[in-house]
Amino acid sequence: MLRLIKNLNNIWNKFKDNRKLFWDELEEQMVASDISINTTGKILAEVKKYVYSENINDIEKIKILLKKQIIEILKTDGGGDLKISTTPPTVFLIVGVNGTGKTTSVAKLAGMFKEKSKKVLISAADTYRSAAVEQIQHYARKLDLDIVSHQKFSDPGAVVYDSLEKAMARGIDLVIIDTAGRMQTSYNLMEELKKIKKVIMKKIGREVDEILLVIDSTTGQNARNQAELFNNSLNLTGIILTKIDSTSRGGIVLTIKNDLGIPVKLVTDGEKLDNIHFFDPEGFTESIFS
Ligand SMILES: Nc1nc2c(ncn2[C@@H]2O[C@H](COP(=O)(O)OP(=O)(O)OP(=O)(O)O)[C@@H](O)[C@H]2O)c(=O)[nH]1
Ligand SMILES: [Mg+2]
Repeated sequence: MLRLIKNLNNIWNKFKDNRKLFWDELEEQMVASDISINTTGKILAEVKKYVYSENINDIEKIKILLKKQIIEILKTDGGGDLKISTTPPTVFLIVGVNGTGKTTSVAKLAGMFKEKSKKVLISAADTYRSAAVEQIQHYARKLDLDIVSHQKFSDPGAVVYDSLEKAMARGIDLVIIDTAGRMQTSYNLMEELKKIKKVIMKKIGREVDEILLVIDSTTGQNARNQAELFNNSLNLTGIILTKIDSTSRGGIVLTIKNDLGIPVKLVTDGEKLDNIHFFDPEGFTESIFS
């Protein structure tokens, strides 16, 4: 489970007679949970303002203030929504650096929408790595879903074009596109993804419905740089935060929302196909001190 602040009561009991040490220790804990210095500073500045102006000397009240600031950051989150177009097919483009969990997330999302009786097509636009096509084909078979794939090293833009043609011809509701996470350089990767985005927009005549960056929650603060890089090239609509079963450092959710304005929309917590959930800001905020 994602958490932010461990043992707040212990910190309070240890340092309540020296407020500066209390705030320093709290700051350290927050940064250790992957909240950026910038976001930590913003949260604590607001909390301290109330604590000093109202002369608060009660850790339970400080907790309420911390939660209030965190909800404030997350509340415009757009949390549960994935944009579904009124003109099918809806298109989700899934991007991210290698190994973050893109392909498994594509399969999980496809499964989620299949459950809702949507007609889903998977587009295997990661043509860069040899095992990539087989991996996504395996999932498509398992889920009994349509898939469009080409040969290794073929043009990903052409895979996407064919996928959309097929989707339109067959009355598909949702096309989910898997992409490569690594190319010779990150410049090449961004150019390739921008090309894919253009192909989609030209074909559907509107913005891509969701461009979701997959971030591995065990990455640490570097995740912010990844988000910034992809966002500058593609204008992300949201984040899928993966592998939250492997870490308790949930601060990246706040960092990315506060520093870059991008909401975490989904989280994944395991390797099984149903290990995907909409991010729940209230539940997350409630769990920060556990
Ligand atoms: N524990 C855990 N493992 C996960 C989760 N999501 C993905 N994984 C694992 O992470 C590894 C990489 O997942 P992929 O989906 O292949 O990642 P990718 O981003 O497509 O990787 P590339 O195609 O190489 O860029 C696999 O072993 C997955 O099973 C998760 O939520 N929890
Ligand atoms: Mg992959």
